[in-house]
Amino acid sequence: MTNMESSFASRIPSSVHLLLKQTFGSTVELPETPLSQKRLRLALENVEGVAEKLPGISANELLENPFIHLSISRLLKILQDVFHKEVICSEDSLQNTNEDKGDDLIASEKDISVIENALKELSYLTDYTWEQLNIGHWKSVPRIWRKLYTCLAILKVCFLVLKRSSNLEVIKECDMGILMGEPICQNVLRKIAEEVSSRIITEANCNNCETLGTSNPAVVDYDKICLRNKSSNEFEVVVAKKPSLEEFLSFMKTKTPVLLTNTIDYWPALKKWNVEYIRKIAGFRTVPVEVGQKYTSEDWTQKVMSISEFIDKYMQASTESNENQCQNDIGYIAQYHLFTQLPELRKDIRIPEYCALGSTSDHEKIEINAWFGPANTISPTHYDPNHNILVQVFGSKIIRLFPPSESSKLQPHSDSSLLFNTSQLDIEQDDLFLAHPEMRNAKHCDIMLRAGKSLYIPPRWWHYVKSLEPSFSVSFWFE
Ligand SMILES: O=C(O)CCC(=O)C(=O)O
Repeated sequence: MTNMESSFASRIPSSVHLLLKQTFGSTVELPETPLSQKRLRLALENVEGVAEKLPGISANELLENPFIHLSISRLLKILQDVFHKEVICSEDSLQNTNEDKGDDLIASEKDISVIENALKELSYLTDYTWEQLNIGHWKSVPRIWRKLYTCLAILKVCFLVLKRSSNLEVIKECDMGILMGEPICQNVLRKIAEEVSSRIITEANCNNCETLGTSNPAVVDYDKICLRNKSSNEFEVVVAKKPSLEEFLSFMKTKTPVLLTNTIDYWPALKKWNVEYIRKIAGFRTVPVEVGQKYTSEDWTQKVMSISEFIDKYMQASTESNENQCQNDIGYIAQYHLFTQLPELRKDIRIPEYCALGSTSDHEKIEINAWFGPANTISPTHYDPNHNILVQVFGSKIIRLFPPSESSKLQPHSDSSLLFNTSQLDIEQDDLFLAHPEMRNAKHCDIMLRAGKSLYIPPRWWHYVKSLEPSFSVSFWFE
């Protein structure tokens, strides 16, 4: 076992404390750290009651399901076995030892097989719940399944802790519960993940990680790159060097896209981030990855994997736009709220002050998304309803913008489709361009978005976005 993988329980008793307290309810009087074995066992006695109390578990729609019913009963039976056994053990240990042993937090060897059993039962239930989460569109999945998924993740984390599992195993389970579930029990999984993550980073000796991220060598000859199929109606984008709030407000009012320079020079991310830095800080975190050339492709799909796996598998792709490159080779962490999961990266970026000019100054309402991927990721021509400041941290992208007035020329999918805000046309496909004469005079502008620059995209402006090299962008959507 490496240092990084050594026991979770012995090093973060405060997380165990938090977990037990929030999962098992306030009826259990838990001491401040370190927890005693006796008190930990007392806390565990409440598992059965908690399983009933946790949101979702007792809902009829779940209990009427024979598989769930059986599985939960089996699980509770196992927990009860633990409980009975623990009572005897606790009494024994009370007689044999005087009091708390400080860091004696974890189950004894003889309990491990019981814990293994519980974990096995939990994984049957998790697999079944996973299938339910993947039937149909994500938004139409009843929330109850998501809550159940998180409940199971919390229970799994408890057992992993008792089993002395590694930090890496624990954080993976936390991430799965965070990604697929609901923030129940005061978002306890996120809190645990934060603490475990900072332990992992410290142990990996990332104090000098900052020096990792100093160079992002440009690998593209920007002067030679352009998008295909320019129309006869091209215009130049407005460029503004750190405009004042008043100037920016007038861009917003007139719905004018603007290439902003010198507005994020003070972001630590600009100096620190590159692919290897992201790996060091976040490689062990689990995230959703879009796989396929673009979200309109037939074989496009989403997979869940660690950021390290993503980097190994997808970030090494060629920067040449290679016709033969297999579409499935493209992976993209796209439109993902990475920064709520990873406060370690969030502290390196700042919300642009222009976002305060929107209809709400409430920072909570600003949607911050990460876009991290190799060369040649494509976001097909689409529009969004809100103002957007798209910031390029490293790498570069080329973007074609069309004003809302050109919508009909871009032939959006039908209103009833999930893709209603996306064009049916691929602007870089030559035969389509030729077949649609209306596109040949669609008004547009092309923009090279390089590291350190940002693009203001007004609401409902169509945009097609292609990366030219390994790239990290952050978008800020605001009303
Ligand atoms: O960077 C990209 O691939 C797309 C960005 C985008 O569509 C957005 O920020 O709305």
